[in-house]
Amino acid sequence: MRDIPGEDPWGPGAISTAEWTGVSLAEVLRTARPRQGASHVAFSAPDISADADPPQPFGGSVPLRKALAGEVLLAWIMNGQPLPPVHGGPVRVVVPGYIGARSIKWIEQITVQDHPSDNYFQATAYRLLPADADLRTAGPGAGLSLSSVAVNADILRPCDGAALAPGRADVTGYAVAGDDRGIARVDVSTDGGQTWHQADLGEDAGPWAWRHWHTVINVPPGRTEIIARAWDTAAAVQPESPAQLWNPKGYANNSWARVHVTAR
Ligand SMILES: Nc1nc2c(c(=O)[nH]1)N[C@H]1C(S)=C(S)[C@@H](COP(=O)(O)O)O[C@H]1N2
Ligand SMILES: [Mo]
Repeated sequence: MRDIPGEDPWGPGAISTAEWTGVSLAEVLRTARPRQGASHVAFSAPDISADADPPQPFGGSVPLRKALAGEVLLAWIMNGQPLPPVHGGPVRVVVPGYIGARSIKWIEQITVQDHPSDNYFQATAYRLLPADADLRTAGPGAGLSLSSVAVNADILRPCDGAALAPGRADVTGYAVAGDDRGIARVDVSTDGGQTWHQADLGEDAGPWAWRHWHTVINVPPGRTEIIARAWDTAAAVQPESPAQLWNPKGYANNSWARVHVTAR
């Protein structure tokens, strides 16, 4: 594994949870009354991206089924405050359970249509290519369009590389389930995954919010690797290593969370 030239080295950091207020897109669509044969809802925004080929405004789409599910919002309040411009104010789409790219900010137009958006960020970027695909020649429509995300978890404390005193140490993290599922269990291991014990799960705020977890481990003197993995309510579990899901763009890497600590 290595960083991809020209791309942000996200690591496990590209996630957040917020409380959103807006109108359900389903209500808006029911008022608009989609025609027979409609199958996708496309969104467009005014910001032109130079990363796109050719340069074009940001856009994307979700299946009509998802758009009618009720949880997809046109939102203008985030955590009880007017939505700030950086997060898409005055109005953005929020598509819970899907990759962030489908939650179009500064929404300008909504189109109900019989095909997915042909916007660069739907048709070409954010697609999961097979390991042997050539990024230079893979055209629009290659591979899988990323939509709902898989079960994932990370360790929030201790930090990777932390120096601890030997003995008991608190370990905390978050877990987020795939699709509309819940987190069923979080396992923690300090012996490379040979044995596991279950963390205590925090408040369940619903299917699309992360769930915090906590446990206490014993840290011996020297170096210890702390591993965590989550299971969702469909018994899906995170894969052991990124090698098992390698793809040219490094997407959807939900392999076990690992941090290394040293106790002396
Ligand atoms: N108009 C517009 N919407 C957008 C984007 C963008 O570049 N332009 N980026 C998308 C991506 S890739 C993500 S991950 C989220 C980020 O939302 P945030 O800035 O609120 O964290 O916005 C999405 N919506
Ligand atoms: Mo993103």
